[in-house]
Amino acid sequence: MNQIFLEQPGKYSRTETCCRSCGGNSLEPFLDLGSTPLADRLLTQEMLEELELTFPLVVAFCPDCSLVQILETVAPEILFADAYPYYSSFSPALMEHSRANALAQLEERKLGPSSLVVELASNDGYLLRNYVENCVPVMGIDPADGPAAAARKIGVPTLCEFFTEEFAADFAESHGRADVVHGNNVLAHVSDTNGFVAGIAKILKPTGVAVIEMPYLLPLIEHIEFDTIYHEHLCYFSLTALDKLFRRHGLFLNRVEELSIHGGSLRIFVEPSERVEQSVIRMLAHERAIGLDQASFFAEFSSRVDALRKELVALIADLKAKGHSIAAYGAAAKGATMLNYCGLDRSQIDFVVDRNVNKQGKFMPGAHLPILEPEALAERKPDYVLMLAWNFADEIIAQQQAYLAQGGQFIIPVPHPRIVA
Ligand code: JHZ
Ligand code: ZN
Repeated sequence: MNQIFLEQPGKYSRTETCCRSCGGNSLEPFLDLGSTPLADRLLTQEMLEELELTFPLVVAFCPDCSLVQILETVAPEILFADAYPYYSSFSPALMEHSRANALAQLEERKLGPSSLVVELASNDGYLLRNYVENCVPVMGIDPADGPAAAARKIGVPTLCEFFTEEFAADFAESHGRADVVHGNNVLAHVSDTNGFVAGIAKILKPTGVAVIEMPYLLPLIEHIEFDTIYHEHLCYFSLTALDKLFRRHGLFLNRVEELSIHGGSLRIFVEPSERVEQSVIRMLAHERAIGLDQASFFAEFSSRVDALRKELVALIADLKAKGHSIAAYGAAAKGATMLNYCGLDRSQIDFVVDRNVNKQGKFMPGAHLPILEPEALAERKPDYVLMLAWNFADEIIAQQQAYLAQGGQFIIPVPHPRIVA
């Protein structure tokens, strides 16, 4: 693949000049994270010798519809190939979060054996399994075949496909329309943003609801969560931008909830008829009041990101100068952005641990840290551990009491690097 890429550099990515949502051509770049490797493309031992593909990572604001987005679109066949390592079920907190979500819809919508629940990007069946347990028919749709096979194994029927507008039309014909459509952390990943939303409109019953979660732009900016920016995430949504996007396809954002997951997320409830609740009216007004719908809101972000980088690099250099050893926790996609943007590699950080067995034995893109199992912390006793999966810090620190009891310490990088002992 690398050879083809070198010969035809345009083959695997393209740089957008128009907004992914409204098509406007006045995109205003406000952050440049350089050219970075793909965050979830973990390397095998042999791949360490090969040239690694890197793609520009530039973030822009659309003054026409307020959507924040990256300019580069990497071909999904590369981003979500069969080796895609992300399995939702490795986090008990996420499992619990998803279970509560499913049970709430079951209750509110009075779902039963004649209902249909569809999930877009159903991964390993972590969410739909809760409906299956309650005898509600489901269908998962996910293009990554590893996770899709894992879902089928636990009894969650799954179609291994990309969800597009055409697919949606066929699906509605063959399977009928859905009472509930879930889509968690997927809307930001699709390059045909409008086609995806049009597809949701096609598979939803007139009385149905789409319950969609995505990281929220406001905490990303406020807490300098710049590491959640990588090529898989094409869009970074405010409610204002979402409202415009869905209305374009005859769908209405009727309710919104703020969630703490993934550093701060939104759960939106989208329906084919308009009955907008106070939660949406209030949040839209708040975004307007603070200027989240204006380019000026993002003007300072680049220098805040740069300041964080300098602080973290200085802290790590200082610890190294004092002779301390440092490891990292979480072979997360966001970890790849953090390491690569900060220029951290094996010369400062010895290894990274992760509970996902599909990641263990591989190496982080760019930084080339080897990925080991979490037990390596208690065994190898690094003096400090950089928490790359900071969004699960509480859960992980609770599991790592043995390491802490030995005198180990964690470095939490965002919103400002700090040490937790
Ligand atoms: P995690 C993922 O991003 C992938 P990532 C994706 N691109 C997306 O959109 C966002 O989520 C929302 C490990 N871990 O999930 C598991 C432990 O080892 O925050 C993960 O590899 N022990 C689809 O990859 C990593 O940490 C634990 O106890 O940035 C966390 O990565 C726990 C809780 C996690 O996101
Ligand atoms: Zn736009």
